[in-house]
Amino acid sequence: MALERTFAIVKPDAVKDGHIGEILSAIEQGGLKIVGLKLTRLTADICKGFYHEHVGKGFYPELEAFMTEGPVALMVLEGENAILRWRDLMGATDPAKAAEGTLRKRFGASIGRNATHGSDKPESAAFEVSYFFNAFEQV
Ligand code: IDP
Repeated sequence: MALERTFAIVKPDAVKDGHIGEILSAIEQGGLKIVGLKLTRLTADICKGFYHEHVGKGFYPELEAFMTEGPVALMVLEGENAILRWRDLMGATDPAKAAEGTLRKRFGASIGRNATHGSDKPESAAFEVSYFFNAFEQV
């Protein structure tokens, strides 16, 4: 399979708890390459654009409040089958259902506050990478 790129976020809970380093380490040890990286804060408008598929759902206000509460680390990851491999490293959306050793199991507290984000399919990855990173910000 050809190299694939995916988009990742260390969410505000994991940044606040001091887990950026461990998460970057898990990415590299998992064989994925970090080809884009920045720290920022999401505004409500940026969050709405990013999570446009979820705007209007019951949990969206909680999701927006969470994602805008503090700094986030944004990344572009590269590797063979990177989208699925990053989802596997993260584990299930709900940390209670995530496999032992996965990042959401290790660092997530609830289905809402679940430490990391990863694109779920190629179309989302293409949209999400380009939403936050221009060509000069990816090596
Ligand atoms: P994913 O992040 O595993 O792809 P999605 O279903 O796309 O999961 O949901 C996006 C994000 O919205 C989740 O990671 C989580 O932070 C939040 N979320 C999803 N479902 C709920 C819920 O039922 N309550 C609160 N937050 C939720």
